[in-house]
Amino acid sequence: MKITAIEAIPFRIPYAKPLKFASGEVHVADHVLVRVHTDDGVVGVAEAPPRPFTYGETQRGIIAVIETIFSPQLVGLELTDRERMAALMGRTVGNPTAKAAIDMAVWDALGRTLGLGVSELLGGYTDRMRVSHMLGFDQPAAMVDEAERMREVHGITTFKVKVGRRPAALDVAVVRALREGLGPDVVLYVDGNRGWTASESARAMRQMADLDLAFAEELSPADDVLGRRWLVSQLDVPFIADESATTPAEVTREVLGGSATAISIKTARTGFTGSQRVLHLAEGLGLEVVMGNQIDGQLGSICSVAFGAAHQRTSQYAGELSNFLDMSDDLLTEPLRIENGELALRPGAGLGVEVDEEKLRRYRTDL
Ligand code: MUC
Ligand code: MG
Repeated sequence: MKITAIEAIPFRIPYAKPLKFASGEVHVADHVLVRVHTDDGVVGVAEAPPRPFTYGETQRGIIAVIETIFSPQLVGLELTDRERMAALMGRTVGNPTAKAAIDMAVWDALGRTLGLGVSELLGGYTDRMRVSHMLGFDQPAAMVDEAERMREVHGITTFKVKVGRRPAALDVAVVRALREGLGPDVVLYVDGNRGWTASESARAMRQMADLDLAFAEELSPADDVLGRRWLVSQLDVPFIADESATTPAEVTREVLGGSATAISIKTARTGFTGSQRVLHLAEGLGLEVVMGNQIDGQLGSICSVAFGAAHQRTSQYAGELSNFLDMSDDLLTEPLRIENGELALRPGAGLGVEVDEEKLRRYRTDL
């Protein structure tokens, strides 16, 4: 169970349908595949999706920090030394996605070594999650068409709508068209990725007051401290902190300060070990939790399901698990399938998925 090597492999897969939102656009999945090897011949895998416009990480930066800082610290440790690994990696500031991918690949290797699923090891609450689909910026009719297709083909009935454009009327029109087009039974919520000011957000939320929104997420910057508190205090839906509250300390600060009333957990940035810390804090504080999406590929999405399905609080609401559908291809031998609005765990040890070596050869960019 000793770690003998950690690989960080860049790969590049174009999106068939790019995702556009207030803080950026994603046209190509320039991700990093992380493989943790052990002296038993076991290999654990995970993927790191850099989001430079949110966390400052890049594909090359993730590889550099893994190869030069984390790998030398972790090689030689046992897979069960996860608290020690977290402490060692925690000495380096930032780099959440690089740390998270190593942590999840270690859990995958541990599960494979023990012959148990990661989700069982984490908590084993259920074996699937309902899926929420994230709709990026487009014209109202195109977004309604996409949501209808997701409902028809995959049974998805929860949609997170990207907002935060100027003028805000563009987004208000989209959300209204979705409610009118899809009817009262779908769940709709909005995510602004900090695109609006607090007062623009308050105004837009008033204009959408009759549209039965379930949540609002990061509509304005959390660093506009008083404005954000003022906004959150007047809303009658939970306000989800996403990129502003990624660690237990940030969650504590934002929630106790009145800048958020719910949180998004993304395994892509807190792995399994860090996500459990955030989750347990959320339980202690009585916060609602949504499993978020860092625009993950299939490997990242199965990690979100493994974590979300493992715990009661993370499986309560639909998780954001479907944006891999917008990619032109992926790395797994058996593609994930969303059926009846759900994504199920894969049977088998670890994460229950395998990387297709031929596809990896095709998409890796380092050879
Ligand atoms: C989200 O919830 O904000 C956009 C950027 C990112 O890192 O995640 C997405 C979705
Ligand atoms: Mg968000």
